[in-house]
Amino acid sequence: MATQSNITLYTEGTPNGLKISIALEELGLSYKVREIALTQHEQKEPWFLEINPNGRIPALTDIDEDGNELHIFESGAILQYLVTRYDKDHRISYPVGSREDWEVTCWLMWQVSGLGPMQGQANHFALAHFFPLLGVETFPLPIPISAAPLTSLHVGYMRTGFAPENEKSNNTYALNRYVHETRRLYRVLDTALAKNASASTTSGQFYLVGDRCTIADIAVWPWVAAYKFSGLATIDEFPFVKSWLNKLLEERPGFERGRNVPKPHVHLAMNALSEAELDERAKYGVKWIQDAMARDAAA
Ligand SMILES: N[C@@H](CCC(=O)N[C@@H](CS)C(=O)NCC(=O)O)C(=O)O
Repeated sequence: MATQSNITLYTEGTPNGLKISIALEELGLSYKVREIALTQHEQKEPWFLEINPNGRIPALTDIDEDGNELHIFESGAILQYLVTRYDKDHRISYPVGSREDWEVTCWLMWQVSGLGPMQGQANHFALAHFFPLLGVETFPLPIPISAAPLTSLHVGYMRTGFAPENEKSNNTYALNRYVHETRRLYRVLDTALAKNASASTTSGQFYLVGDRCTIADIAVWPWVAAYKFSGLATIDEFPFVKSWLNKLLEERPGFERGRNVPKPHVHLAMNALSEAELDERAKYGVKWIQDAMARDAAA
């Protein structure tokens, strides 16, 4: 049975949002979910900015011991808040100050400052998110891979991403920068997981730190699950990442439940779509992104 809490999670089905619902499920906490309509820019409304001044999901509210409402934002801070307050028996954490605890912090920071932003930018230039609520805008045919110094092993083929028509020629450099950096980060992850695989548990599962799944694994998992959004056509060249990704889902009901909050998870299934199908879906995000960029520039 779930442990009662006063938590409300403000979220959407994006990698940063899924980190928190997976952690809440792994901790067995009850919580309310408030879905934020990103495509309607609800995250920029004054009431939400009171909770997260940065105007992005995820954010979380809770009540402290003195009855005051807490506002926690930034996915890394939320994960640390959850384990500090609710993981006294270290189900997804290690004792504060231990060697393993610092290792978890290192990987958490690696994810929030490296993997997330780099993969996010690779996504921006390589492929749009799946936003089924917006109307379809005109969208050009993808440029063939031969137009860019990227290989088909790493990248499906050149995509035009969210850029406006007259700025698309800038995309080759940006794609090179962010997709290759994303791929480098996956290699770092694969090497770390390979080391831990040699000390794996009897089930054969291995984690980023030590003998248990922690907020480090939880922070990284939803981003890896969305690898194709970031221009990586496959993760076959990273066998430990691939095995870790699949086994966490197979073995931990918290991942299965958490990835489906606030709506069914789409990213893993989308990894199996053809390039043409992905391009078709990419159309939906273009207007949303360009509107948001224009508004931020004018502010
Ligand atoms: N550093 C932030 C990033 C949050 C973030 O970028 N959230 C995205 C969804 S994954 C968002 O809210 N985008 C809406 C927008 O940019 O307006 C975190 O880790 O929480």
